[in-house]
Amino acid sequence: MKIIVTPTQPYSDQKPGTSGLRKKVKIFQLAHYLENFVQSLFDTLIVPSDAVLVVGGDGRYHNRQAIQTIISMAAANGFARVLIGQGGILSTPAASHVIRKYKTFGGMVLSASHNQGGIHGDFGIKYNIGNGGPAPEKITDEVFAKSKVIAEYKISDLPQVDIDTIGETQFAGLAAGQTFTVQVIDAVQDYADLMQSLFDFKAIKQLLATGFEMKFDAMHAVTGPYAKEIFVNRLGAASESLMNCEPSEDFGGGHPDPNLTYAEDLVKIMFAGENALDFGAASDGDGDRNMILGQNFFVTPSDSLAVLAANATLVPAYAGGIAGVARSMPTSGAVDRVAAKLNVPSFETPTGWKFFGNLMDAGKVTLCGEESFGTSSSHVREKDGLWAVLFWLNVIAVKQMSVEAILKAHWLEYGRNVYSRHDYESIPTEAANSVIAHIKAQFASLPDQVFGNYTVKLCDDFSYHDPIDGSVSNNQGIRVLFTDGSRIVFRLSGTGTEGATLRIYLEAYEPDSSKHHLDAQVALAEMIQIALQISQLVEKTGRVAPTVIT
Ligand code: VG1
Ligand code: CO
Repeated sequence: MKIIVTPTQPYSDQKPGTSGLRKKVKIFQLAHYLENFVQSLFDTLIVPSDAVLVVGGDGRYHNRQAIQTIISMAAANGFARVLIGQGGILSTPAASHVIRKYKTFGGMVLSASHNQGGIHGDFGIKYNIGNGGPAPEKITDEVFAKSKVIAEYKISDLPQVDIDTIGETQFAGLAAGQTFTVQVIDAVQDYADLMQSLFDFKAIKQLLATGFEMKFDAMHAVTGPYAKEIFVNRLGAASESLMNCEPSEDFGGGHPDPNLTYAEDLVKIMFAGENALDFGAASDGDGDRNMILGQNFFVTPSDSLAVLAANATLVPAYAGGIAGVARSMPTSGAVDRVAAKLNVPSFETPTGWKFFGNLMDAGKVTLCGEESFGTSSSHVREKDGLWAVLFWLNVIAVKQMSVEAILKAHWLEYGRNVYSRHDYESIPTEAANSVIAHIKAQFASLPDQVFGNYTVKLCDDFSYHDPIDGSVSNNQGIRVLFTDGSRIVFRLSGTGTEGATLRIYLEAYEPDSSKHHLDAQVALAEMIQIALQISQLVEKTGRVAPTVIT
């Protein structure tokens, strides 16, 4: 094998966001764009001579070409072996598991997650370190710095590699006597085995065999093959229990984001009155998100995390109890109440899964979650969509209660953290920045101000001090906290690729069970008005309604 050192010009926009580098496909197709980023990454890492790299993606458009480039560059940059999911497929949690199981050096996940795919859609690349989790900011900051001054990259003269046939292909390595190996592995099996080791498959199988009707929607994305193996082959579910389980490069033209807006086909089935099924769930492009629905009932992700924490001991893997919990700052405090009752610690981190890794590695937390439909545990170092679905099924199988009944009982015990997120997508960046600046300008004057029933206690821009490695992450979202514990959080998205997306997170605690049945939008109506008043969002953006409400 020969190394080809190729001269290149830097791009100025390769700053990884909340979860890797995400851009329009046509940006990734610019000359040397992917190569520049990959080389900047390899130059940041110290790659030992026996290093193994895991590579896989969610199967979206450009996945296959990108994988060939990465294989060729990994060979030229001294990796000894690359592990590829068959067909270039690995869901994000499966990639995390493969990195951990085979103790590899790290891995690359090619995905833009819940963003649209296809030739006009988005592509993305994310690096995960040896613990299986997303690279911390220390690494991504350095990659960005290197990408701004890169002058050349190293690629090899390897031919196109067959990534569809399970097995190994060996090539002559960089030095005499060395080899470079491309190993194609079954994308599903290791992950399915892991799930089977965590949950009571016997109990879930019995639940599904006794008239309990479910529907899982893979949204034409990566979880399709995983769902077939787990639900149909291993748990005996009817094949009608699955929908949109054939992955496609553009996710069937849809938006692979499991929420009430984009998973509308599933939502129709689950809100069909008397005809609604018992349980519905969906996952996103790369399989790390989950939405849980009961019969005519939506489970807010923040509540889902709290319910899983409260019922963890019903699941074999967590029967001994949980060490602690962590949630991202905008996620509701529902799980904190469970942690307090269980007498385990709860941590509040910035948005993005990379902040949970240190806590899990240190054994401080077992369960983690985000309001953005992400839940998982220390079984991997990513959020895990199918894991959450199986956890719910396991809990239902043991409790023999409906999803709604489980939630109502939970609220009765803990009170309800009424919660909603309003997203304003693709607004001009300047308008979004002016909204944020306008709120920040009121930091001094807001405290003690009274808005109807609410009085502002304090407001700040959230900073996180990592208790494990001492690192500090500033500017992680604006919090307006009220004296009764309610909050409004304003944040700009770090995953969008068009203009800016402004997220408003609203939370109010309701201890009174006679009000628990209220729709969140109704219960939060006053908070929503306060958020608009403080932010002057309508005036500054011209938007009169959110794009997505969850
Ligand atoms: C969003 C979510 C965040 C999540 C991230 C990646 O980020 O809010 O909670 O971790 O997406 O999820 P942002 O910066 O757009 O708010 V995934 O499933 O897209 O990898
Ligand atoms: Co995702």
